[in-house]
Amino acid sequence: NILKAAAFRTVIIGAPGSGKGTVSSRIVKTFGVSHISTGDKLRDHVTRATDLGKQASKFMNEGSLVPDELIIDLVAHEISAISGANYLLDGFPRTIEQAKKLQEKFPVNLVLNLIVPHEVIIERVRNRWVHLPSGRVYNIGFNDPTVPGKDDVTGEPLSQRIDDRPEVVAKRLENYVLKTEPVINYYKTLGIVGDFKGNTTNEIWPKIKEHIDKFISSK
Ligand code: G5P
Ligand code: MG
Repeated sequence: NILKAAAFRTVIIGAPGSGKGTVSSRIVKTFGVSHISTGDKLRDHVTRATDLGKQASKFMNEGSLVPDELIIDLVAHEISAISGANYLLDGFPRTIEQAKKLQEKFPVNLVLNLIVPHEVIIERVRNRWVHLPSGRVYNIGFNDPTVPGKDDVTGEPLSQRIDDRPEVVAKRLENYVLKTEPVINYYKTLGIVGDFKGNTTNEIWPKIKEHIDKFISSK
């Protein structure tokens, strides 16, 4: 693949529901990089009731961040487990502490910052349905499942995320502004951030694709 020579160590950052997962799956499909979503990994741990899952679930359900030390270990483990230098981190880092730790061990060279108005986000997560075992995500009126309420690949039932309840979404957005937006400023001081603004993923995606194409050819 085209990325063979160029190290693509990228973070996709944006508010809850801004489309990180949706854009990530397009990046994976187009550029063939490994995608690590801390939210998906954590939900998998919760489903399997591992020690980490048991510790994380109460934070997730109330819209708080999981403590840094749990997350940093998880990500270090996941990055070490993939072969190759190309990966896309989705949902990590979310605090300055996490960003600095990551930069020490696995320095990032590209940050994609999704900027979507909060009122658009609130409407979206109301319509979100997920297939928990795979992390596949649908949205009524945007990417509907072929059969209502069923996953396209397995035919299994879809569910809504506990943390998509309106009061929890409000808390997640608040935490984003407080704890995660400073991470963007940290990366801006390193000069590696691309800002992508829009109300829809279809509007944002071509700009991201172009940005990544340029990044790769500059390598
Ligand atoms: P997550 O799982 O990382 P969030 O809150 O960052 O959760 P989320 O909700 O997964 O982010 P997203 O990935 O940014 O959102 O967005 P998405 O899923 O692609 O899109 C949202 C919805 O909109 C979908 O239904 C999609 O189909 C639809 N959609 C996309 N584009 C469009 C469009 O153009 N139009 C329309 N109509 N719809 C669209 O983290 C969860 C929890 O895990 C813990 C925390 O507790 C966190 O709250 N956690 C961490 N804690 C500490 N540190 C970390 N690093 C942590 N990572 C996770
Ligand atoms: Mg996501």
